[in-house]
Amino acid sequence: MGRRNQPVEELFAAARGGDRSALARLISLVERGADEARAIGRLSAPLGGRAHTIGITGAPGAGKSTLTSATIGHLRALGLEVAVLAIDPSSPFTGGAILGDRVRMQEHATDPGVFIRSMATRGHLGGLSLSAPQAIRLLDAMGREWVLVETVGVGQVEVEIAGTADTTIVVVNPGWGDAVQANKAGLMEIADIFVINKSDRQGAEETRRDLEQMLDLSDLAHGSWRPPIISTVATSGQGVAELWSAVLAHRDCATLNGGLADRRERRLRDELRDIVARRLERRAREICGDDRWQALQTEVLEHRLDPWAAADQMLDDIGA
Ligand SMILES: Nc1nc2c(ncn2[C@@H]2O[C@H](COP(=O)(O)OP(=O)(O)OP(=O)(O)O)[C@@H](O)[C@H]2O)c(=O)[nH]1
Ligand SMILES: [Mg+2]
Repeated sequence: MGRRNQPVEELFAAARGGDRSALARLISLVERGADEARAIGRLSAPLGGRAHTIGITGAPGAGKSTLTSATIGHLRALGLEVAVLAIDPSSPFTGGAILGDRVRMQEHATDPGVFIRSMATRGHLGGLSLSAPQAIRLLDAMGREWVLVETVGVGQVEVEIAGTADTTIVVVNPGWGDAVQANKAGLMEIADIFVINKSDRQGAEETRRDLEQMLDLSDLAHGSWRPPIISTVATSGQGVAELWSAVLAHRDCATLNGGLADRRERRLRDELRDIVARRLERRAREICGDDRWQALQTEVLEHRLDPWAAADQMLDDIGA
């Protein structure tokens, strides 16, 4: 039987047993927001809670994928397994076919301890904000302890997603104003760790100064944590070990001071609210068009009823 017709339960069991193509198929279903996504969510829920998610975000071309690849190499050398989700909201490709990422992370593609998947979200009803957490929950349920999530740090939704990771790494490059741009894009607030990648280029020191200054001014010490600034050259792996130490230090600090638990709670609360809001929205579209609606609309048009009272009646009808 082909993967396409395989029941979700079977795919899930196979993926739990280490079958990567089954896992890839499950993520495709989540990505498309198919009915099966519900079943996947149900199967994943009781198994999760162990993964630490690491968001890697920054401007296009900052070196996020190269840095991710170097980090994978570092983790594998430590004997750790890792899953990577590269989220590209604008890509027309699905199924892990984002070319640049394929090329940049290719050296890890056949390593059974590494699962890499690009995720495009075109056509998904719930959009990126719903499918990304579902995919992460699925990877968590597979027992992956470390989940790296690469997102391009432009656009509100992307920044939001990056900001909900357990540890968020914001990547900037040397050069005049790059830190300022990151600040403008809203990346300053979500950073747990700053990386100045491409530190082999000129201007790394100025960028570090800019960042330090912004941190001083903006009171961004998250609890007892002040985001450290790590210089890296992702292409050579320089600074990656230091970056990983910073990730572990952040995890430990956020675990101790309760920041991690708070963040996870907030993340779930937002997701839940999002799901409910979308459902209500859909329901609203359904009822605003039926016969009852037409009748009420006429009453409002003829000045026999005000719009608020009409809305009350509509909502009463559905018990909302
Ligand atoms: N000189 C130098 N080049 C780098 C470094 N890291 C990445 N690059 C190069 O920068 C380019 C972009 O790298 P990517 O890793 O694809 O960047 P990205 O942020 O993932 O890009 P998008 O996903 O397209 O937003 C590639 O040509 C890399 O080889 C570095 O530390 N130094
Ligand atoms: Mg990339």
